[in-house]
Amino acid sequence: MTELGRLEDLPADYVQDLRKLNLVPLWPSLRAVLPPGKPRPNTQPTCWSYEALRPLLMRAGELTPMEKAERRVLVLANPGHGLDNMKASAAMYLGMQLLLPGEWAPSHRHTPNAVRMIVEGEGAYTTVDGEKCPMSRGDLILTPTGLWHEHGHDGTAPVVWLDVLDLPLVYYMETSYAIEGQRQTVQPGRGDQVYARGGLLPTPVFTRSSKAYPMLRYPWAEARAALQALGQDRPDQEAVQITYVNPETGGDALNILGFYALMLRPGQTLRLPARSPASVFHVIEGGVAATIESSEFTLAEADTCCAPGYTAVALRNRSADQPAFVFIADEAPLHRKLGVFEVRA
Ligand code: 1HN
Repeated sequence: MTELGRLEDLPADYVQDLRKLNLVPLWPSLRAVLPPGKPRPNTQPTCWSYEALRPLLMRAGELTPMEKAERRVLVLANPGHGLDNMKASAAMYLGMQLLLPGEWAPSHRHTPNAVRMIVEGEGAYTTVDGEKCPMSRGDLILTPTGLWHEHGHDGTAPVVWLDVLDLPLVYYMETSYAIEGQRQTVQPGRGDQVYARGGLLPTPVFTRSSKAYPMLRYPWAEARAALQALGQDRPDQEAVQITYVNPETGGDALNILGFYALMLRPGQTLRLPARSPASVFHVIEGGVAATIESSEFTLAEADTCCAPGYTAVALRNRSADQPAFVFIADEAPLHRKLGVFEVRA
């Protein structure tokens, strides 16, 4: 590839004249914005140990009352993007949120889409668009763009969940904002129950469901049972994985990020091909060894790691006799919509 002219090769007064007119030459930066063959991601393979972060999150509970936090979160920041930029990858934000018994995180709505993966504790709930969604370990709860949401806690022990948002992308587009609201009135109706059985859709005869996001809560008990059934039914199939979908359309649960659950059979090593989207792996049950480029992470329950795009990932179940369950988030829906999605063999 031909080496292109550098900025230093140009007369300084010429560059100054350009800049005064808000002009810059392309060629000194062309190779940086279009690197040969493959992007150069800032996203670094990074792992966050739950055991290590939990005491610091509990400390935040002592240091900062809810009124001073609104959302009490420690952001899982990727050092490759700069710790202050709230990015796990180019399009994904991750945070661990703590809600203590009796606390309430006030209602708001915003343009970024969010999901919660419940990590620890019982008795908390989030109300999304008037639907009260109980939170239990492993449940996935959607907070799609524009829907009101607030969190409450009637239990007796701390509740922690992993937030996954497309905030970096929505912020980059200069479209990120929030509106504060009043406590929601809980409406009857639970999508998690109405859509609990695969292949059977509620069929209103006189009205149509007008909800763009008909199912907000995906209970872990159902996802786990689906993975076990799939594993038993397809013993020859290597990847035992399910996708969280919109049950009315069959499409991705949200528009920008994709969400999946994976079961690793006892002792299994699963080699995932290099794909353009970055991915996040969170262990719901069991122990997993993750190899991402030259990084080897030993993940225990509730640990989280991320992998840049265009990178092969190997996941190994560390147990020889128990399955391991992993929650995955990625940028695939975004890449597909933009036409940049790739799998590299
Ligand atoms: C947010 O609204 C929540 O509602 C959590 O729990 C984390 C991070 C950035 C922006 C908005 C929540 C968030 C957030």
